[in-house]
Amino acid sequence: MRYQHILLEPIEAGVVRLTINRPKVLNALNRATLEEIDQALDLLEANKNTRLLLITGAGDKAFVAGADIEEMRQLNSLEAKAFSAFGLGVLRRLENATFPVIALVNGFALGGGCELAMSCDLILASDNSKFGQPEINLGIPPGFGGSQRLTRLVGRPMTLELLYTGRILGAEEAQRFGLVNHIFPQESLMTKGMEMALDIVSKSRTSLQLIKQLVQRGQDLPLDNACIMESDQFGLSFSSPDQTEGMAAFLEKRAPNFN
Ligand code: CO8
Repeated sequence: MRYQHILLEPIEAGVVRLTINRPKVLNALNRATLEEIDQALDLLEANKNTRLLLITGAGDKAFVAGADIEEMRQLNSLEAKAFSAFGLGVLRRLENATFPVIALVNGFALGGGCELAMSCDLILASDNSKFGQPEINLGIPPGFGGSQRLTRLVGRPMTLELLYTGRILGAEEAQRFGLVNHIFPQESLMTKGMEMALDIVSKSRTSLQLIKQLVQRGQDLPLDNACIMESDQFGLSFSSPDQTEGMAAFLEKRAPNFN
């Protein structure tokens, strides 16, 4: 598959890196880029060897500086709604992916870029990264889920402050608010991301899938229903070879060997 706006590279052990590759416009998301991400997800989901996806931006300045303002400014209302719906669908696919997804935020993650990062399971950030939803300054509200995902991640008062003011957070502040898992020097972000990716893919694949489903789907369910879902998944895991191997390995005092 040939892409114009992204790079899709298998790294090792089923870890794949997707790079948004429009550095001249700070990796802004136009429709074509979102379509390529969508196509890449088709490919990754169809490939049984996909174990984990890393998402980052090309260059050392930006992860993604938002949706492409030049392209967006020309949209009418219905087209803007359609663009928003398409973007929301692509980001939702990351949350529902059958493999873990890690954002390596290597600079600006603004507007659609912050929304893209928030759709990933974990956010590892470089020390020069910046997060925010500055749409208010363009006379629009967020359109790729920012008003909803930010509320779930950092709570309502901080979300409203960030959306009302468009204030940009540095990496440390973003971490304090619970948006960022870890901060690394820019030059070691990729290595650290890969270290974490390899650690995760060494674990039970079945359990990773069950955990992702439980956390992503459970958070929007009433607690009782979410706990029933956990119970069901827990029970289901007892028919997996990984449960047999994991428990045997513990009792035999050796490292588990998950397939
Ligand atoms: N879209 C298009 N082009 C962009 C974008 C963008 N989001 N961000 C930067 N660029 C371009 C600049 O226009 C510039 O191009 P050129 O060299 O041709 O002039 C180039 O990238 C470099 O940018 P700057 O010169 O501005 O670099 P600075 O270091 O001075 O500033 C900033 C960096 C602070 C990141 C600045 O570029 C900026 O503020 N960018 C816009 C950030 C923003 O507002 N993002 C939110 C966009 S709206 C959005 O994401 C909504 C998502 C939901 C959409 C729903 C569909 C309807």
